Amino acid sequence: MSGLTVTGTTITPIAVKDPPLLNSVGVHQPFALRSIVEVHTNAGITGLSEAYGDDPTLANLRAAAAALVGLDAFDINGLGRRVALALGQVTPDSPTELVGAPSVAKTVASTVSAFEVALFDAQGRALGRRVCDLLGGAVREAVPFSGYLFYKWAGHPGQEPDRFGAALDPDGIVAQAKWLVDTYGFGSLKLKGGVCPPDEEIAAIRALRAAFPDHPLRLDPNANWTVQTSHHVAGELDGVLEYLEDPTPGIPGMAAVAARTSLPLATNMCVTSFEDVPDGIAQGAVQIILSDHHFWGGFRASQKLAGICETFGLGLSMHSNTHLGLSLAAMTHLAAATPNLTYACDTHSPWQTEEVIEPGAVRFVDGTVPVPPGPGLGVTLDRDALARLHEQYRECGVRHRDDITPMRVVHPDWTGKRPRF
Ligand code: GKR
Ligand code: MG
Repeated sequence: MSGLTVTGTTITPIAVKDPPLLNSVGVHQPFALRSIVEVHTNAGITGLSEAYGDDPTLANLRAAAAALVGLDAFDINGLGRRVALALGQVTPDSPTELVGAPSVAKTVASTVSAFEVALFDAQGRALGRRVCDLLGGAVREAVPFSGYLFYKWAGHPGQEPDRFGAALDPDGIVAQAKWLVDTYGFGSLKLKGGVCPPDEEIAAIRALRAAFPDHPLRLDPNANWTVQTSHHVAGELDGVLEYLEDPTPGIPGMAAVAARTSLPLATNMCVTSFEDVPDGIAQGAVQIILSDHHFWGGFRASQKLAGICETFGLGLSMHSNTHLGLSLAAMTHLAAATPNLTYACDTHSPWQTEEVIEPGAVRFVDGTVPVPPGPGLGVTLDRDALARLHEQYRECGVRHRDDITPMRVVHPDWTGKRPRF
C-alpha cells in the first residue's frame, strides 16, 4: 500500500427524533443532534464516525478538520497534535451537563475522538481488518449491553403519544423493562433516576427486582441527591443494585457517600477526563468508571483509561448518550477489544426510531451486539437517510442539547438545579 493520506473531510450535522425521556436536568427535546464525520483519503477510502452535533462541537470539528489535510491516516499521535494546535485555547464547552464539567482537555479530547474513530475505520478498510483487530484483537465476539430504562411522558407536549408509551411509576418502569428484555434480550437493566422522589425510585428498583430476580440492576440519578439522601438510598438498595451511578455531585461528595456504603459507586460525571483520575482515586470516590470514547478522546484514550482502571483495581463500564448505529458500531469494537470491561455497556439505541447506517451490520442478539464482520467499523452510510436527517436538522431549529426549556412547557418554574432531593 502506497500510503493512506487525508485529503479532506465532510461533516454533516443531523437531527433525529427523540422521545420525551426524563432525567435530573429535565426532559429530552423532540430532536437530538449528532454529526456524521467522513474522512477522505488519497486511496479513495473514506473513514466514518459519529459525534455530538451541537453548535460548539461543530465549530471545533470544522476548525480541526481544516488542519488534517496531508495527515497520514495511521498517525494517530499526529492527529492529537494537529487538533490541539488547531483548537488552541478553545473555550470549554460540553454537549450535555450530564457528562461532567466542561474543560479544555475534554473539548480537545472529544474533537480528537471524532476523527480518530474515522481514521481507524479508514485504516481497517485499507487493510481489510476490523477496527477491534487494530485495537489489539477481540476478546469477545459479542458485546453485552444493558437495557436503559427511563421515566417518560406518553409523548412530547402537544404531540400524539409515541410508540413507547408513558412510564411514570414502578408498574410503568417494569412494563418498559419487559419490552426491552423481550425485544432485545438484555441481561441487565439500568434505571435513569433523579426524576421522582428517591423513595419512589427505590420502589421502582424493588419492583424490577421482583419482576427480574436474576438481572443485575443499576440506578443513575445524575447527581440529583444530596450526600444525606444518597446515604439513605444506598442503605435501602445495598445488596440489590450491582452499582449506584453518580448519586451526588463532585468527587468529595461521592467520596462521602462511598465512605458509608459497600455498594459500588460508578461515574460518568465526576471522573470524566484524565485530569480527574488522580483525585477520584485518592479520595476513593468511585469504584467503577464509565468510559465513553466520545469524550475520553477516542479508542486509544479509552484503552489507556482501561489500563488505569486495571492498575488501580477499578471496574470499567461504558456510558452512552443518544446515538445512532455508527456510534454503536464504534462502542462495540472498543468493548470487544477491552479485556477488563467488566460490565454490560449502556446504550440509548432502543429509543431511536431513525438510523443513518444501512441495516443489518449492527444488531442486537440476546442482549449483545455481535462485532460487525466487515473491515473497519463494518458499517455503511445510508446516503438517503443522511440527506433526510440533515434536512430535518435544517428544519428543526435545535442547535444545542437543552433539557431545561422543554421541561418548562409543563413546569414553568423548572430550574434544572441539582441536587434537587
Ligand atoms: O439521555 O437523559 C439522558 C441521560 O441522562 C444521559 O444524558 C446521560 O449522560 O446516560 C447518561 C448517564 O449515564 O448519565
Ligand atoms: Mg450516568
